[in-house]
Amino acid sequence: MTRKFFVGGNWKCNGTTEEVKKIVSTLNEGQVPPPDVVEVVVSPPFVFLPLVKNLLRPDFHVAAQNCWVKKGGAFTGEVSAEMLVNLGIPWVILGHSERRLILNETNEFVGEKVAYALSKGLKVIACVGETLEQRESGTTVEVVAAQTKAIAERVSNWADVVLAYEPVWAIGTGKVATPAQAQEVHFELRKWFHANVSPEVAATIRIIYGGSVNGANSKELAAQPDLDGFLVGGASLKPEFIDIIKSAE
Ligand code: G2H
Repeated sequence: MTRKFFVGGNWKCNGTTEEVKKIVSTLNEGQVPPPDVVEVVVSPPFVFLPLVKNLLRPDFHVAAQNCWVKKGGAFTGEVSAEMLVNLGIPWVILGHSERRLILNETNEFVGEKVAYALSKGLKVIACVGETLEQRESGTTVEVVAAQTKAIAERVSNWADVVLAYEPVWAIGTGKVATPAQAQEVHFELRKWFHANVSPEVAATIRIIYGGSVNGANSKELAAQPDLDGFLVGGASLKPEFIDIIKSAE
């Protein structure tokens, strides 16, 4: 069973128009494996989505970093799934730990967002991951299973979902999970899908890793059998993102 390698670049709340143009031109010049080997998606802040979509090479795609939980309307400051579809944005990142922890998004709320975005035709990068405290108390698998369950209870079209395992203690800290630590959780998540969703979804869903991935550690992480790609933050703003994409080969 082959799962196509997936590399997402999460630009978070970074960039000016000039910086964004510079990142896109670096990406456009990068020599990377062909689209049948690796799927590449970059996620700029909302305000830069049309610009990036227009300038970006056609073999790379764009993702929003969030969207509202249901149909738009009187929800000041929110951006709806319908708006993303209207702009031709194919992907959205949902449930990132920065939103779960700083903006208090619960497992259920994230599950509802994923279901609504899928129902409108978006593809979703859904994030799960434990805090340092949860890891140290031995509840990592329980935590990521509960986060995944809240999505699974509301979703059936898993073909349009990529699951990103991002341990919170590894995000932006420079403390990357070891390949063995990442593999262990990816394996447990796949086992969870086998038992709770279906053997087919367990075999086909792409489970990607995020948390301080860079050009130097990506190759070894990519070699893990249950790791199907990356969601990259800080390093996706730099030329080394091209090296990370190359780890697909
Ligand atoms: C995790 C990751 C991207 P970074 O948040 O989603 O960021 O690579 O900076 O740890």
